[in-house]
Amino acid sequence: MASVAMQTYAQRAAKQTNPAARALLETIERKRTNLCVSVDVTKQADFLRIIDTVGPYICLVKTHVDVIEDFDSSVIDRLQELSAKHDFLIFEDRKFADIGNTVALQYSSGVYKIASWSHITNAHPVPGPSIISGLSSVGVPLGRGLLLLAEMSTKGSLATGSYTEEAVRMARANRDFVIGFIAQHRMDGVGLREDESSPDEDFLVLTPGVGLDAKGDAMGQQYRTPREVVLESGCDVIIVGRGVYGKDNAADPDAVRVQAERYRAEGWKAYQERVGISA
Ligand code: 5BU
Repeated sequence: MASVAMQTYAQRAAKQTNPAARALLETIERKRTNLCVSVDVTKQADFLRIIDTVGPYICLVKTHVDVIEDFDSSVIDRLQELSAKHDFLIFEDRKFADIGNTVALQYSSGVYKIASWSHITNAHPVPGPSIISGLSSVGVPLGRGLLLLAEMSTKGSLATGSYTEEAVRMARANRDFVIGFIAQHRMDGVGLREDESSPDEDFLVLTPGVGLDAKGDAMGQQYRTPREVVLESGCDVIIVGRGVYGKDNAADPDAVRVQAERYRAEGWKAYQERVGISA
């Protein structure tokens, strides 16, 4: 069998046992898009309008639900309607980072009840494996998936070297719930000790810090192109925020649509080149 990076999304979907991982790969294949749009805006009307506009071009929408100022539970109902209408999954970028008991409460309860609507969420590995036990006690019965933050896109990130390797080891020990990583590169075989043989593993790699027109922002963000991310670094999903909807939250839907189509096309072309499918 070819290395995971050379396999198609459909081939990889068939082997996934976690329901969220399988659904994401199947959606990518069905819609021919590896684009995830990150919708970081503060008004629910802007949030829902942008998602309705980009919906046809994405496999996944990424949220930071706690930045919505006028949040109420109807936002989640509308988000779920849009997810059904446009056939995409939902990823709340919550970046859990506490002890198991606390993260289980933060994931299941509070104002947002993230586990009840978000197919995928993520966690910092910094507390060690107990963060996975806490989150999986809530997420596994619901068929959810977890991504560990193995690397970050920001200048000076501390998530490098042995920290990244430990994150991959933690994921390997929790394959029922950990479906992959937020990272800047493929993680296949990372962190294996000399006496360990290379396992048959397929972790998804979702990658933020993607932009076609800028190299970064004024607050440490660093951008690479879809081609660098998908073809050169072997990542599976490109996560794009301001590159799609700009700095102006009220951006004209036509302009947002054009950018979403552009990123979708770039991401898909890079994937086709990676697996050797001619366009
Ligand atoms: P941007 O507008 O494309 O820069 O938004 C990127 C999004 O991805 C934003 O929601 C961040 O919180 C998120 N992100 C990131 O940019 N870099 C990282 O390493 C991680 C998340 Br983890």
